[in-house]
Amino acid sequence: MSTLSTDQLAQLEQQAIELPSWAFGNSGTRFKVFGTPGTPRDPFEKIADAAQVHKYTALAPTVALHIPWDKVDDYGVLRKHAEDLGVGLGTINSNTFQDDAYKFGALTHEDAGVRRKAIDHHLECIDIMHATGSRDLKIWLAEGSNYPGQADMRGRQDRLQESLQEIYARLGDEQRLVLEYKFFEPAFYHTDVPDWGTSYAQVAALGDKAKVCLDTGHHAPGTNIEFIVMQLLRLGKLGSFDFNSRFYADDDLIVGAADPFQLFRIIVEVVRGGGFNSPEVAFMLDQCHNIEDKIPGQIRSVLNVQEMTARALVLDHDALREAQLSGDVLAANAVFMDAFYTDVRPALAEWRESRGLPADPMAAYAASGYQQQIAADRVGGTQAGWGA
Ligand code: LRH
Ligand code: MN
Ligand code: MN
Repeated sequence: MSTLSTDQLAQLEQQAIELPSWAFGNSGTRFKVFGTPGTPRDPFEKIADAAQVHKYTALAPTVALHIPWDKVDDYGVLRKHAEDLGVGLGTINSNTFQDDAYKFGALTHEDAGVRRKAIDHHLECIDIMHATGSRDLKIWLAEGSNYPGQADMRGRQDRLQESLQEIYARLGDEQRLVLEYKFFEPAFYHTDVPDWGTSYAQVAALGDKAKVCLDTGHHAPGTNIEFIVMQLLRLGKLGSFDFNSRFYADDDLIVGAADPFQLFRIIVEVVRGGGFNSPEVAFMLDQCHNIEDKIPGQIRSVLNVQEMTARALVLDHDALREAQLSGDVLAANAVFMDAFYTDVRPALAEWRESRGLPADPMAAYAASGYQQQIAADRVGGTQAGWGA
């Protein structure tokens, strides 16, 4: 008998994980960016690479864009290109962290002229969303200060809300705004949207179309992220995930690589809170492959999410509830751990084959020759955006 029931497989079949276009570009640290042969030279090639991930896994039907990293003359043409390759364009990410004007802030800046420029950038992103057919505008702000006394933190919160209101007012009926938080970096003393509470307070004041984006790498070490997931789902404000993993700070490593158990615990809460396969909660990756090949790095990532989701789905909720109600601490924990330790990989491989997909997508991609082909064809690939 398979480890996974027909119902669990039917739920897994619906799973969709959005890929970040920037995962296909070269990235690195402030010390060195290592180039990879075959790196895409433009957004069209990034999307072609993302389509490979979907081709071998059927898990990644959309690609998120970052503006201006993925700026093109005609977004309709880019959309058609994606659709011809079997994928769609997803979330549009704004970028107010690479312009000299934003040294002391963008949406929070003291100067109305700088705020205007930053707001206009977001309005342009919404125009792009109409052309790409995207639903979500994702805003991550690099704003904050480095030294106590440097900035008026209170005034910055007020200006942030005003700026966001103007952006929010421009959203179409079907569009949403998701506000991502991050506890530090690039600012080292205070950050204007450092935690879920601040993001929640800001989006709650905007309205129903504004939600929180939770990037798993954006918390202090030891934070109970699954608790935050539970709370945001409870409040109806979890809009999306940026999945990645980390050992120290915002490492942007392959999701499920550093702490698979944490990924399991997060997905258990997503399932518990009704956020799995819900249109309300977008599963996205936000990763960089600094030293490994990017396409197989993304294939590995979506497979890790799928595998942990399968383990979360096999959790015996009735047995867990019974143990919880009877105060049996060890039995409850045993039920939880049993699900985590269930090896779903053979069942997933078999199921993939039954759907005409390769049992081992990593091996199938490696054997396809695509990596060698792009290495030969593409000369002078670009960086993900940092330093570009
Ligand atoms: C910030 C962040 C945010 C950006 C991305 C490139 O650390 O997580 O989501 O858009 O990295
Ligand atoms: Mn992110
Ligand atoms: Mn990040």
